[in-house]
Amino acid sequence: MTTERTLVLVKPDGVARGLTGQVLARIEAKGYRLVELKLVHAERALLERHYEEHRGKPFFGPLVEFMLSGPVVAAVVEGHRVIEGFRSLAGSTEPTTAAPGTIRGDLGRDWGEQVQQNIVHGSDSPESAEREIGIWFG
Ligand code: DAT
Ligand code: MG
Repeated sequence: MTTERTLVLVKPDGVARGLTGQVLARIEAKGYRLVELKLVHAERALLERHYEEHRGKPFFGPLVEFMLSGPVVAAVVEGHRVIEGFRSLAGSTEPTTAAPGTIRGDLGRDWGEQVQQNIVHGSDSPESAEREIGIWFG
């Protein structure tokens, strides 16, 4: 078994809607382990680094503004194949069409905003996970 770690964020929409407990419960119910957890109001510079790959895209500015709009819950989650496993639990990016049974599919929808408010973030590869855990937890 190779234990992996991933960075999970409950985004400002998820925290504001009181969905943090449900997100963490789904992670734990799947059998993954929380190894770090904190509530933070992130700074712009940190968010711009976090979303570096999207710099220059039309939604980059609105995405950073959205992530600045309220506190987020950041977690490091551990388990065998957790990077893929959490992405699967989260569902596809667009919440309106994300599969029912997933976090985004069950709890999210399009609110008519410029940015998809889709409740959670999960790292998409081992390289991103290492980079993002460094950004959020040093
Ligand atoms: P994911 O969060 O599924 O990894 P991503 O990395 O492609 O998706 O994009 C980061 C976030 O940016 C995503 O969670 C929501 C927002 N986003 C992505 N594509 C978008 C688009 N075309 N229009 C509006 N917001 C978008
Ligand atoms: Mg992504």
